[in-house]
Amino acid sequence: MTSVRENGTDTGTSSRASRLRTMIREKELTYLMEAHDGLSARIAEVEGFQAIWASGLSMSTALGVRDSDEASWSQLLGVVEAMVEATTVPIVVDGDTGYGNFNTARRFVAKAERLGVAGVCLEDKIFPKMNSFVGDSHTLAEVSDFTAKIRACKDSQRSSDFVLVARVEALIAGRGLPEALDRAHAYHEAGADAIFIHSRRSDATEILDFCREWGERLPLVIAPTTYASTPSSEFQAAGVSAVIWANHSMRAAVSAMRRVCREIFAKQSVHRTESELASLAEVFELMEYSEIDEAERRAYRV
Ligand code: SPV
Ligand code: MG
Repeated sequence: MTSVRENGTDTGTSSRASRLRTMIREKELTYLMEAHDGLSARIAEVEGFQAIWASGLSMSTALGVRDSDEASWSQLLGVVEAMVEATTVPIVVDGDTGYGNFNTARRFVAKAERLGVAGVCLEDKIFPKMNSFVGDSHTLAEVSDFTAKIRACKDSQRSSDFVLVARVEALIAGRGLPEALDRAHAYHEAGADAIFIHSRRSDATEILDFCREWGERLPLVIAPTTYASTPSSEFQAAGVSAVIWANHSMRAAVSAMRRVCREIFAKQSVHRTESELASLAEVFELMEYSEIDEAERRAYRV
């Protein structure tokens, strides 16, 4: 992987946005791993992921707030900036509803692009949104309002490679397959580069039905959180372009931190907890501390 020195910049011959665009157009599935801070983003890349999902749920949780637009968009982009600087792979930012109307959405997208993210995903709900797995009150935006947002965002991006993903929440809101397809069609016409079709069913039936009806009109993105038992080969066969593992590093961190806090609190000692933890040597290696010495030798020939 690229060293810390080059982090935050586009390396090689192609930008992160153009790499993302290529990935979602390929026949092979692309996997986006969730991240919610610089560390989790770096770990996702080091462990082999070619692209990252900056999850609204996970970033909100890491900030100690709920995934209902409680964090401001500038707070979230502060987190995203750290993720961009800690990595070299393309990052897709969960832009929720775009924080209001076409104007706030395009300001968000423009700022995200300036920070170096490869794409933004906007969902067709009303601000303030609620996480799709919480409760049954998921009000959808008017199609005309959401297509206006898409057009405004596409007009304000600087690079033609930047990817705008339009997320269809019709299945989450219980509105059924025909409305989901109609909405996806309208978002395609408005200029979206990919469709994220979301479901919270425990099986993949409605997602696979959607894929069959949709065909190859635009790349499809999914997040198999609740229908995780479906093998990825079925998504690949159904023509899905990208799979988002949407919250798994954050949930791993929650259980690990709770376990270690509980144990240290009970024992009033950290003795013997060490063996369950990443060593400091591992942390220093992950963050490439040795690169500072190498850089100094190169710069000052010491
Ligand atoms: C997120 O990760 O914030 C998402 C995906 O939007 S989900 O939580 O599944 O709605
Ligand atoms: Mg989200």
